[in-house]
Amino acid sequence: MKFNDNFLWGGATAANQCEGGYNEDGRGLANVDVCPTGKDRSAVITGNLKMYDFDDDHFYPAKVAIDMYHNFRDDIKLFAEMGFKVYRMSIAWSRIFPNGDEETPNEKGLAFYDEIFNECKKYGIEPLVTICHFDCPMYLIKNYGGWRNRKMIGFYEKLCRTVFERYKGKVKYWITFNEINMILHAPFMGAGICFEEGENREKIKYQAAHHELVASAIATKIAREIDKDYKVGCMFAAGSAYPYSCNPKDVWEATKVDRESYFFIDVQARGKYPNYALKEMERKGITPVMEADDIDILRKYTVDFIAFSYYNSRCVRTDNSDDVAEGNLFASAKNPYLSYSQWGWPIDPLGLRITLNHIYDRYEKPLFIVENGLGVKDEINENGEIEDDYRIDYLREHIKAMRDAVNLDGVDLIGYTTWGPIDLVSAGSGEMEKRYGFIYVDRDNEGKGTLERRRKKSFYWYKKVIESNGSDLD
Ligand code: P53
Repeated sequence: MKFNDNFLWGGATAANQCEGGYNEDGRGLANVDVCPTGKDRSAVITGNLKMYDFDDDHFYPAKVAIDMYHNFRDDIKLFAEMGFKVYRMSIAWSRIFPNGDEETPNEKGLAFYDEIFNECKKYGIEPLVTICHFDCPMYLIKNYGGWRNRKMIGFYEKLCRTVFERYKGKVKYWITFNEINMILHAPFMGAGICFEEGENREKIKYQAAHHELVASAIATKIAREIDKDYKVGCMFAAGSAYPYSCNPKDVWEATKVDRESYFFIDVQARGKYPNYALKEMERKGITPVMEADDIDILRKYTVDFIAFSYYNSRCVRTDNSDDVAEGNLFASAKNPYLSYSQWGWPIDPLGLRITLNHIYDRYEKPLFIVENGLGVKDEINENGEIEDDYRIDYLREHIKAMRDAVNLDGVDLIGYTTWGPIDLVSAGSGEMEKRYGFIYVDRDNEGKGTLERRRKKSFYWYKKVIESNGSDLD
């Protein structure tokens, strides 16, 4: 039971959750910078509470994060020590275009990512670059309304052209938008959208989604023009929805929940809006305004591969139960067959095999698992070690499930990057102590700590997994 020799093992991060250096070398302010920790975070990221500027009463985790802006050489060296074949990271838009609508890019921002890619190259690590991981320059939000505005397509196009040209020969794999379906659940984080009183939220979200979908297709077009070897992927937050019971009502509701996410990938991978979405949008009066060429662009420039995050499956029930699992942006009924993490996320390794099969059956394109992992509190013991067997167990079971999907079911899988190979700021909660890493970072929820890095037990385990190409999981 092995993987292809060229299977891409590695880890994934996002600029806003690890870089810090929020105002260095000309970087502009972004939506992700002004998301606080604590009770207001959820209202901010979902677009219900407008906090466009720093408020002195709040702590903002992204300002410093884990300061990878200054530590990236050492951090990438540690990734190399584990044997990473791939490193998924994202480009901070506001380092390249601080406001977002400038004519010329910020050279210092571009140079920073040159250095990252040079470090990767040194160790034979293939970069996998997310162009937009939840970030949007604050200037574009204040002056244009974020992705609700069609002009965003042009600004994003400029960003893509700039990075595709600059990093030609250094990067091969690109992802246009992280978790594009997150626009429905966290529209401020996903698309820089904050709602006004009385607005039709669904209409705004689907209009913004249309803009991102067209922007993604245009990016794919430009990538192919600039370098025919570029591989461009879409990315969504996956995890199949299970009906709670065999009551057809539950089954139908679960189908609808899945379609909410598939909708985006149907457009990006098959090149057209699916009928179920067209019909529903028409019924609800939320069909997006489209321009004449849009349909054609979406049809012509579909993605090369489909990337997704998988943390858990979902569960859907239609009876009036308030038995809802907390702690996740995706509302889900509690699944009695699964155990739950400290943050209330279900743990379902077989669900990964199920999800891989569902996605592959639907699209028959190469897949890439670009996020998977367990967010937990870690303890440092008296010997200064972190014995994170729970993390090893979680990952082992998920890797087994993925191995079955590849070897027994024939799913075409390019690679696997765990989320947060080094501890970083949680996107959902803003906490530092929801840790995913093989590498511990000394920093707490209030921003205290030395930022020192420390290898956990899982570090040595993952090294062995990669060395053996997934055959030694003990
Ligand atoms: P955190 C919710 C549900 C599924 C994926 O999440 C999600 C979220 C956001 O909370 O986001 C992805 O940090 C995302 C990463 C994020 C990771 O999952 O809330 O792409 O940026 O950090 C884990 O535990």
